[in-house]
Amino acid sequence: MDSLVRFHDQHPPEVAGSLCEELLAGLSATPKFTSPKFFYDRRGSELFDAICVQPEYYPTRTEEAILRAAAADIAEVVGRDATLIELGSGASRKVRLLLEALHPACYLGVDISRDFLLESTRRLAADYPWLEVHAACADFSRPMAWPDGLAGERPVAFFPGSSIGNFTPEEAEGFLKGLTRLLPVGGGLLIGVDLIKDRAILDAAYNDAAGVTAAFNLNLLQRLRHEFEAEVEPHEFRHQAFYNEVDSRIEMHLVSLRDQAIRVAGERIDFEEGECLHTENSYKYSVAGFRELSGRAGFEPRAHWIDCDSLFCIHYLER
Ligand code: AVI
Repeated sequence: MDSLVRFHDQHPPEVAGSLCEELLAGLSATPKFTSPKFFYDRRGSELFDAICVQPEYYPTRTEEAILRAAAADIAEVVGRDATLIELGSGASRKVRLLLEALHPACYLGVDISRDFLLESTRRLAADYPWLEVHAACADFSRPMAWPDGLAGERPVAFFPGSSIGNFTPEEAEGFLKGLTRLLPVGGGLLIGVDLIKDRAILDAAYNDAAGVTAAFNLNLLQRLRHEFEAEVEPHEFRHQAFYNEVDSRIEMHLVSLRDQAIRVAGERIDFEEGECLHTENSYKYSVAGFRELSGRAGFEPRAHWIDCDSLFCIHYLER
């Protein structure tokens, strides 16, 4: 129990064996793939934070600029009686702009990373003494329930960063359907979604000149070495990211520089020269396309906010 934060542990310790099985299943598939969740060890999370401040990576600063410019309007539409629930709360920077505008009685941060969650919610509780702060360690991509004892009647979830884009559209719809089951009628979802745009802007955002996104992608192989006893040389692969216009998604791959065999948890995996390991999709949506998808999941669009260059959109949807 914490004096400042009410902590709810809803996540059983990660079963290393099942993660390893998931990894091997993807590495043995054709084409080979890994889930983007494998990016986020400590180094991967640091590299992601560094990506967010690269000049080419517009989503973070654009979403923050929209939140800053539209905060009062957002508060008007969302209402000031909400319990704010941040999904994947991480460093909880963007939510500060909302807390200051909405002044809700209660905030719940939900994240799978226990230490990160506790650090960030403790900081929020210290900085906003008027706020009742809860933290739930949970995997919100799986069925969960809001913890007991939250003040307020009207939950409003906040899912920033276009993290929804790392799901396939089918997974995104399933995830949003799951959220509608957690929200009462009148409950809402404020969600950041990256927009379809000129491919040059997209390609540059995932191929920054400083090589941070490349390091983030290649760090996956370092993680395999440290955590999954992999025998693999990261310098035998190269980063590749490009916009796939047909599917409206950025694809990230690690391309093998030669014919080679790697080993993961004792299993041999063969790569041909030029063969790709598909490590991430980042789907982009038009405003109408995302409204349709969220409508199929049971949400009603209430409002949306876009920056002046039409790079990024924040939707407010209600049950
Ligand atoms: C976390 N997610 C929304 C980021 C994205 O843009 O899809 C992850 C990322 N991958 C490469 N750069 C950033």
